[in-house]
Amino acid sequence: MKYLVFSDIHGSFYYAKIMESIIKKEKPNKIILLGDLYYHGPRNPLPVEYNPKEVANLLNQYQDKIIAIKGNCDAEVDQMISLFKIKNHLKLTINNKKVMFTHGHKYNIDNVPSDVDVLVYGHFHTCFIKKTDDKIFINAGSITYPKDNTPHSYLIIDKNILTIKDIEGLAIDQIIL
Ligand SMILES: [Mn+2]
Repeated sequence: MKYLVFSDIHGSFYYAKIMESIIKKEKPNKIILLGDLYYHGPRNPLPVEYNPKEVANLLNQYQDKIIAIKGNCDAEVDQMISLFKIKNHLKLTINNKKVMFTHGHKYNIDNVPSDVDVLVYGHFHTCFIKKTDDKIFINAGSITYPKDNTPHSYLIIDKNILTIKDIEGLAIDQIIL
C-alpha cells in the first residue's frame, strides 16, 4: 500500500493544485488528509488563491481515494460540501506497529494517546520525525502554510517506509517502521 499524507491545505487552490500534481506523479492507493481543509482560520493570513469551493471540487474528484480527518478549522458545513467522509481519527497497522493519524490539536507529542506506537499529525505546520524510546512522532507539516523555516511538505508512506518530502520532491527526513 502506498499512502500520500497531506495536512493543512486551508483553502489554498494554488497549493491544492500542487498537491494534485504530486498525486498524479506518486499514484498512491489512498490519500490521507490530516484536516484543516478549506477555511484559512483566524490565525492565518489569506493563503495564495484562497478558494475553498475550488479546493472542495478538486478534492471531490479523489473521493474514492481520500481518507479525511477533522481539523480544528473544519466545520459541519465542510462535511456537507465534501463527497468523502471527514472522521476524527484513523488507525492503521503498518509492519505490526499501531499507527494513529489525527489532526494534532488534541493529540500530539505532548498529549500522547495510549496504545499507539506511531502518531502522525499536522496542525503545527512544521514537518518533523521524532523518535523517543518507544514511540515515533511524525508531523507531515503543511502544504500551504509552513512555519519556522520548514518547507511546504507532505508525507509518503510506501509499505513501511515513511518519507517527508517538500513540494519539489526532495526528501527531508525518513524513517523505516
Ligand atoms: Mn489546525
